[in-house]
Amino acid sequence: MGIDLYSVKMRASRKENGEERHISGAEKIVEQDRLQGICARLLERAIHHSKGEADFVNIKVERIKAGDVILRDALPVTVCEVETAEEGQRKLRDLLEQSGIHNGEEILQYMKGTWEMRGAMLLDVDTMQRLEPDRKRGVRATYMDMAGKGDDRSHKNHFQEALVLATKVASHKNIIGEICISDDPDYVTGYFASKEMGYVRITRLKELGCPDGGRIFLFRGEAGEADDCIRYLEHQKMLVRI
Ligand code: WAQ
Ligand code: MG
Repeated sequence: MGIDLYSVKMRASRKENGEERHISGAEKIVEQDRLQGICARLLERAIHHSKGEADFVNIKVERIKAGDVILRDALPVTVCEVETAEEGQRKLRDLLEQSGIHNGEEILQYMKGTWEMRGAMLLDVDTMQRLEPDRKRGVRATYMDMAGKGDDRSHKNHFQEALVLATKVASHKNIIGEICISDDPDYVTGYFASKEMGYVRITRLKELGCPDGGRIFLFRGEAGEADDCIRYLEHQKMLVRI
């Protein structure tokens, strides 16, 4: 081994009434020969997005050591077909219940507060404390990608990127689940993911055209364990075999 890899992070936003509004973001880990192509495609994605046009794009490239990257198999995937967003939401509550989380209703209310965030909420499901150091931004899981040659189309593969993220997030011992609804107005499939349940796609969690969405990482553990969890989410480098 010993080959160098590069982490590429993209985020795009727009100023509206003096406030920076998040439009899109992405994380990749690539070898040098794919670096230019990936940057071009992420830039393309950043400026042409269904959430609107960006006026600020940040693409950050960092060399990382291949030896620091851990390899994981993706969570097993299942699909739950539902007809309506309400049925999807009910399914989410059932999955939370089956995961030993009995205040699902209350937790789902928190999804309403996620839509402007660049990252995810990190919620202690027992105390209902939010654990993000910056609540407006949230915690971003970064430094991950799918293993292998990757998918070099410019358009976003929602499913693959989400499966990578969910696999990394669920692998931490204090994360007992994740809820995700895309904030892309034209993407209504979301998921629940955990070590026990795997990655459960729910085919409709919101109405088409709705710009709301977000993520909640569900934490269970001692208060003192939150820092380690955040450090893992933000810094542990991981490639996921899909
Ligand atoms: N870390 C933490 N939170 C994130 C991250 C990240 N790396 N990326 C996005 N988020 C949060 C942020 O608040 C976004 O607004 C929200 O999640 C939604 O992000 O199987 O496309 O990238 O087909 O719009 C699910 C795929 C797609 C389901 C989810 O999310 C399927 C999606 P988006
Ligand atoms: Mg989005």
